[in-house]
Amino acid sequence: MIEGVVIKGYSGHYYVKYKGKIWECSLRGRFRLENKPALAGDRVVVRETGKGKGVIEEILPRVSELARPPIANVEMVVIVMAAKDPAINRELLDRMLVMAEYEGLEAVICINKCDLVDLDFPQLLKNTYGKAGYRVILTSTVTGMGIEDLRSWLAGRISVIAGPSGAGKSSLLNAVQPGLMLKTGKVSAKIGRGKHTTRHVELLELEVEGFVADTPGFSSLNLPEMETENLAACFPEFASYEGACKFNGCLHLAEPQCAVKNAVAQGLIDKSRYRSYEAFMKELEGRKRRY
Ligand SMILES: Nc1nc2c(ncn2[C@@H]2O[C@H](COP(=O)(O)OP(=O)(O)O)[C@@H](O)[C@H]2O)c(=O)[nH]1
Ligand SMILES: [Mg+2]
Ligand SMILES: [Zn+2]
Repeated sequence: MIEGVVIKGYSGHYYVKYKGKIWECSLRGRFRLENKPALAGDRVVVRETGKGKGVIEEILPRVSELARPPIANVEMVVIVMAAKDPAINRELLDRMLVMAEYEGLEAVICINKCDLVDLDFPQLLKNTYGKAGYRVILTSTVTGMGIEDLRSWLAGRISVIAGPSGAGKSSLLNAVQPGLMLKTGKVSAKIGRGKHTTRHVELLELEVEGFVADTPGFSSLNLPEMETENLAACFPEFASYEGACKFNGCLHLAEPQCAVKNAVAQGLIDKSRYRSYEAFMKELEGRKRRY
């Protein structure tokens, strides 16, 4: 049996990469009756029905399922921030990392447009986030810096590329694979948003045997629906202090003799990361009160 991968789908039509070609497929009735649509990223079994046409007979079990954008089997998110133009937003970066941790995705951080700044600054970020446990790639689509590295991280899996509008997501993918010809450049905020809602998710196939979904930018992002006590687990650098606080169930806020806050005071945990933690905690608590 040959497996295919759903590249995109809309209103009952699916495009499936199968046997090195794109097949136009419908979904077997059973799935339609159960209202279980296939998602981009689904690994499927196809029955050929004609020239370039087929039916999806089976949707193989999903490793993961993202709601926004709706993609199955995503393993990794590449978070792109520009070192400059637009300036990096540390809180947004931390928010996206929480999202990735919550969804169980591997996260790779790309600090792009390194040609525009003195390298000390991106290098500092690389150290900070590296210490927190993340892979950081410094890139520039102008000089080609880091592109090879990024390409190797995209190989062999399904990824999404995310980050604010204008950070260089589409440019990076074009650099990773010349020929994709993704549109780049300034899009007016209004039109950008309009496109966001109507556009269908499409996986781009890479020569390095991977698939990646380009996403439109955003400037804000809601935290997932999570309990306050689960937030600390989304900050991997807190992990080694778990259980070392005086109080059981310490939220690492105002409690005395908190191992996490001690680590922040000693410079073992980055202050700005901890500030994001505090801000997100407030946000989650505010939500709880509203319900
Ligand atoms: N100087 C510089 N400009 C870049 C780089 N990458 C992208 N850009 C520019 O930044 C703008 C936004 O890029 P785009 O790929 O459309 O960003 P996206 O909204 O994240 O997809 C475009 O004008 C690109 O030419 C880079 O590494 N260095
Ligand atoms: Mg883009
Ligand atoms: Zn604590």
